[in-house]
Amino acid sequence: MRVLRTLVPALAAAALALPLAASGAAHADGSFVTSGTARADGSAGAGTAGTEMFGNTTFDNGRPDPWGGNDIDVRVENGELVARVPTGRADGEPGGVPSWDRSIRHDGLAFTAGQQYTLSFDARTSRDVAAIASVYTFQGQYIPEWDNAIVLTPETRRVELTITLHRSVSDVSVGLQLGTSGPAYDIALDNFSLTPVTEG
Ligand SMILES: [Ca+2]
Repeated sequence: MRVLRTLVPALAAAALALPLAASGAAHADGSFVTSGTARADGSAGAGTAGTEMFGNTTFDNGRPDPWGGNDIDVRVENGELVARVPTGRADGEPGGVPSWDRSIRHDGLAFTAGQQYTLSFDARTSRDVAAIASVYTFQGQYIPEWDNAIVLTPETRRVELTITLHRSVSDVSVGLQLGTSGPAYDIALDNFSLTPVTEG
């Protein structure tokens, strides 16, 4: 009986506390409401897109910034971020071309260790291109925090990648490393998105 007496109040307290705690959490940070009920398609997926981290996603204002190029001249045409990627090394020397010699990037981003992020964009190139998407810094040398090989083609493709870093970083860049020793090519990018994945 002693066990029963202590167990019953404990269960009753837990039953009462659970909805109160859940309700309190939902109101405290708002995340329960946004991730649980606000999805436009009405689904209740495990992951829900969070706040957009890129400052310019569609280029519909006709401007490339805050996107920029590293030894590539970027511009906006017809609502897309476009560039001509030259062949060869940026320093004009012969030899192998590191992919990070030519980049299109967005600076000034911060990532939290262990947090998943979804990076996505539409891309096409005037020929098949092996490139690298990465989170990185460039201060005299290229230092990737995360990278992923991608293949770009003349047919527009939606690229979607999941980023998870092992350490928190701030003031880093997200970019496409596009250097080539093959023929020069054109690239067109649109509908960039970088969002933290929140648990639904
Ligand atoms: Ca656009």
